[in-house]
Amino acid sequence: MMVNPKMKEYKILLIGRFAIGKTAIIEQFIFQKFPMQYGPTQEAVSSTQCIIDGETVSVDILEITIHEYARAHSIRPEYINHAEGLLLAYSVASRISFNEMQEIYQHILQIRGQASFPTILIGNIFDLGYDREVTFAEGNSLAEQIGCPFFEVSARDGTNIEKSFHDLIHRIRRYVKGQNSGVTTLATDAHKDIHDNDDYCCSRCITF
Ligand SMILES: Nc1nc2c(ncn2[C@@H]2O[C@H](COP(=O)(O)OP(=O)(O)OP(=O)(O)O)[C@@H](O)[C@H]2O)c(=O)[nH]1
Ligand SMILES: [Mg+2]
Repeated sequence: MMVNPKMKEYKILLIGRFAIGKTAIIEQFIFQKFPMQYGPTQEAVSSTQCIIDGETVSVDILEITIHEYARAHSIRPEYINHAEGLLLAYSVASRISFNEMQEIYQHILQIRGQASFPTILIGNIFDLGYDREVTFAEGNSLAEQIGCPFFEVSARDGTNIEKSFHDLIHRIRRYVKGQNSGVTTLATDAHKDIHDNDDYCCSRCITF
């Protein structure tokens, strides 16, 4: 893919347990298609372009799989440090994949030496309602603890896939803008997402 050198580029880490639909999420975002065949991924980078606030931007997505035998501490620090935003993904049909989210997030903060990082929590396989092991309320409550937005998504039918990526890019932009101005804005309150496109935030938001 030809990339205009002036085009803004965003580096996203998509991370979660094996077989929770990470590749399918990426393919749905890039091609609006659900892959017919399952093939395990160890590490893979995909690139695409999308339009954010009327501007075409380039997006690199690195998929990282957490295996039983290789937990969060096995993620290569250079991947963590290279990323600008994080999609923490579990399957609503897998309790174990949900339980790992907090450990993964804390590990990433520790490696980066930061108190927060632009993140979206997503619960995939939302379309398989009958097999659900994790409730919406549990996902929401974890997102509140982390201080990030939460969406239930379906890589099969596309529900909330584009929204998750776009919200993350908005979050990265806001974070970078805060860093450049010497003010880091931590969106600890969920309402801040309504300000995604704003240059300023309201008095309810906490700035550091
Ligand atoms: N019903 C349903 N099935 C899904 C969805 N997303 C993925 N799957 C299925 O889940 C299986 C795993 O999907 P992948 O996208 O390969 O999962 P992954 O997390 O990339 O797997 P690894 O690369 O091995 O870690 C496949 O059989 C997919 O068809 C979804 O949203 N709904
Ligand atoms: Mg995969």
